[in-house]
Amino acid sequence: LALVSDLRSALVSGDQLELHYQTQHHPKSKELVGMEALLRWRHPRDGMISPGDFIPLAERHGLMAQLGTWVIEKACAQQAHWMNSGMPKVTIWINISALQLFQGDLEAQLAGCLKRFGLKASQIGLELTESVLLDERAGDMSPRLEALHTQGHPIAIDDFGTGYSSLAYLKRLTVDKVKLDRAFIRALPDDRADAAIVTAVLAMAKGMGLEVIAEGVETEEQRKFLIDAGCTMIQGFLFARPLPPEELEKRWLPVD
Ligand code: G
Ligand code: G
Ligand code: MN
Ligand code: NA
Repeated sequence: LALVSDLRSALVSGDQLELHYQTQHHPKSKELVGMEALLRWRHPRDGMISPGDFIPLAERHGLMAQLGTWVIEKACAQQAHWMNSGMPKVTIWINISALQLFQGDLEAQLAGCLKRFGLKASQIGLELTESVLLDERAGDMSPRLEALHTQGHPIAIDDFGTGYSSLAYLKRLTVDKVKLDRAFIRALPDDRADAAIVTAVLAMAKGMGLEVIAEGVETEEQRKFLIDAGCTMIQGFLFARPLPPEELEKRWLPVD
């Protein structure tokens, strides 16, 4: 496949890959509370290719470890840069795939990266999907998660509510935050079932001492619903699309 060999060379040169960042906000004060790093591939001929398309390709062809390493390095470098600039100091969250969790030595890799860039583990959060944590190839991921958490990384369950969604594992796993999937946000506030699910997840999370971030917030009505429901973090096009670092600096670096 031509695209696989293109991805291999993109990983070698590094200059077609980019990390964009989507900001996360307090729904009422709009204060910046975090950022999610999202991988982009600017293919020289085909233009922007979505990670939803090339990450599965990387996984199938044994390139995921290398791609994951690139993301960790890039996000740490960016965080170190922003910590030394006037940017608001918030955690950068990176997406971790199943293969990274069970193949490589993720703990050591992250620790090495933090050390090199002079970062604390609390400054790099890890997002894992439900399917990653319950991947049958991987077996029980909870000890790995525990180790990453003990190291100081905040841990979030991504796409919460869409996958295997067993509430039992939430109790068993060391998790700080759930990211309520945008499928539940889209039809708010009119859809009664979604409204009930969102309200229930927020109540459950509160009872368990977990934070909740709502994803895919696109409208004022959704924001208002979430404020009333007691949600304290939102992410979505209403505030910002994923943006390249320069664009974020334009918005968030004080002018003088
Ligand atoms: O940004 P976009 O909606 O195109 O992302 C599509 C999917 O790719 C999302 O599920 C997102 O979590 C995933 N993704 C984006 N960046 C990364 C990354 O750096 N690593 C992994 N493993 N997944 C990513
Ligand atoms: O699976 P994950 O949650 O990591 O996917 C994040 C992706 O969701 C990003 O690639 C981003 O482009 C997309 N996204 C972020 N905010 C919104 C939104 O408000 N609406 C929609 N439709 N997609 C969004
Ligand atoms: Mn994510
Ligand atoms: Na998600």
